[in-house]
Amino acid sequence: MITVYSDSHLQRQAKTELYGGQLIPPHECPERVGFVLDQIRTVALGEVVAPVSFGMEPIRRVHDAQYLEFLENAWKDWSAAGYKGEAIPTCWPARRMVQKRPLQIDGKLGYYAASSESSISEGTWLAALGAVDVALTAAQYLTQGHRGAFALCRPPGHHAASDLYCGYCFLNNAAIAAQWLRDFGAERVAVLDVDFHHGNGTQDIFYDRSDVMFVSVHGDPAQAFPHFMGYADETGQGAGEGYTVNYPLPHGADFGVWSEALADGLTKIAAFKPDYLVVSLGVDTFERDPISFFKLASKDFSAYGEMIGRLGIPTLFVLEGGYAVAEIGVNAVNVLTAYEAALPR
Ligand code: SP5
Ligand code: ZN
Repeated sequence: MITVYSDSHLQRQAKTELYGGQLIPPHECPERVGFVLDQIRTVALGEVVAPVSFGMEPIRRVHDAQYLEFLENAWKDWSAAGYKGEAIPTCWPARRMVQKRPLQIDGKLGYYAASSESSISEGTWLAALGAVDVALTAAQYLTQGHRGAFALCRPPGHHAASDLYCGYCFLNNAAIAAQWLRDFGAERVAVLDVDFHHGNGTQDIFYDRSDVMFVSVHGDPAQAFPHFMGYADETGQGAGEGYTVNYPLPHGADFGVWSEALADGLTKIAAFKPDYLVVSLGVDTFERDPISFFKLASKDFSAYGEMIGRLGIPTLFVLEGGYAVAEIGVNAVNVLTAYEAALPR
């Protein structure tokens, strides 16, 4: 399988994550991708190629113009305010408050943030743009006849909505790629989100649409981040009714429980008959992930890669979460190798 990778991600090098009341070094760190590259080489997964630039247009198809302007300028505006640390919101438009876009940077941060752990640092915008090009370049390989492609990108994307950043995510790489595939001519695209956390951004972007199906297996929001989306009764709205499918799972879910949900989701995806499948590949379902509570072992990643491969749908894998840093490579690449081996001839 071909992998698309760029070291542009190195520009996302925040010093802080607000976690448990402390500012700690971020879980979502540059070292994550190094382990994946190493494993790709160890198992000789295939070529690793650089992305090409797709410009802003595919991003504007998914994200709000004023949100993009905010993100592009957030670090500059924050620094100009004289602050010494990284940009973290401290005030939100909560229930019964006015949902009007403020002019000042602290207000804008609260307006556009759905969570506060994702400090905005110098270079965050450029790294996020680079990640989109990685995802789009990999998507383009599918349109050229490849049956699988891997976007080795960071920062991740699935928590980012049209006009919200959240959970280490700024631009929704998987959603932008899915929309680009639609615009390229695909009639139906499915997004399967296997990250431990619910893909609230992706769900929100496609919630009222029947052309992009969204299926997610994740920690129950009653117990887990992002806390305010991902319940089973969220099934889409309007024309999108029935095209969002959520499988919230409890604390300690092992591969038996998890794969049963996945199998059900894959049945729904197969019935949808998508031209392409986009997998939001978070490997924070791993048993030793430091911020999650599922119990998948490394071999289970191979088992579910095989389940996905048996569908025989051209599939774009987009890296999302995974914070047991040294094991990210083995777990992600296990999915990819098993996927390829299981593809029907
Ligand atoms: C892309 C992705 O995986 N984003 C995840 C963002 C999670 N951010 C909040 C983490 C809070 C975790 N609380 C864990 C409690 C463990 N005892
Ligand atoms: Zn996650």
